[in-house]
Amino acid sequence: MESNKRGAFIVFEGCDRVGKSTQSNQLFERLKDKGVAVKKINFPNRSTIIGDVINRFLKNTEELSNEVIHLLFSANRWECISSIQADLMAGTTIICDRYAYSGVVYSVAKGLDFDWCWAPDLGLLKPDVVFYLKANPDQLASRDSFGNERYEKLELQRKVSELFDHFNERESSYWHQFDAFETKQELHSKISTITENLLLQVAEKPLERL
Ligand code: DGP
Ligand code: NA
Ligand code: NA
Repeated sequence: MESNKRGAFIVFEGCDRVGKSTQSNQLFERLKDKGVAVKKINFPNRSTIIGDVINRFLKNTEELSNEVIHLLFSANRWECISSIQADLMAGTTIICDRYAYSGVVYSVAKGLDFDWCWAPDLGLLKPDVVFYLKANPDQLASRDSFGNERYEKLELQRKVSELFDHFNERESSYWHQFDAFETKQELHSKISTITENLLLQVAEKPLERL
């Protein structure tokens, strides 16, 4: 039987290597174990044609201007949005690793204008909650495998971190900031509590757009 309750749209954001994948996977497993209908996705979605171009750019085998790659990252979200909406309306909760906020912060960190960067993402579905894992990039640099991809450079990560802080203030009603250096278990427990409360309320919350 189909549920008439929509799913929750949950986003994880933060700098490279803060533990977004670990926390989003743990939340996914927990909800699945509790019998919640849930899917895990991430952006960039490297499995589409646009995603393949993005992947080549990130692996440094493709050069594209800042503007072009920005619009491709946004298009990569737009090409997935109808399937996300269909899942949510069918009652499936979506856990999404990175979203439009990453889109803006990485491009602005490279020097593009904030409002120009935000514009193509206007109209995308708005998350019900954003879990922002915050860490000082200088401390993150010592974590495993920092530095393999294009953006994993300390100076850029510092700017990225400041821009995420800006979003955290601007979008404070649905953003929750966590210290990425808390233990995995502490983080998981706090994130789970907020999520479980959200799942109780989401039926009365209409889906909004950015
Ligand atoms: P990940 O697969 O989460 O490790 O992300 C790959 C890299 O791409 C990471 O350095 C962050 C960056 N990134 C993710 N989304 C966007 C976006 O929308 N725009 C830009 N410019 N960079 C992004
Ligand atoms: Na990364
Ligand atoms: Na908040």
